[in-house]
Amino acid sequence: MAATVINVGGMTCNHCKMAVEKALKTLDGVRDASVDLEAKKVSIEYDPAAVDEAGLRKAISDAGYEVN
Ligand SMILES: [Cu+2]
Repeated sequence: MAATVINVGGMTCNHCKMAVEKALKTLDGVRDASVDLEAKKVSIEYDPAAVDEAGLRKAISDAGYEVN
């Protein structure tokens, strides 16, 4: 299991938090995703054999948020 923290722009409310977490958690290989709205970051635990950091970033931007 690997862990990473990605800075995410454009999250303003609890709905955004849920949307980003859901977009990540539906990816194969993601075990947990937790947004810190105040810090504008998401902490992700994932299986690097199933998904890579580029895939995580793409899921966030596909959900309509900015990956910084
Ligand atoms: Cu929102």
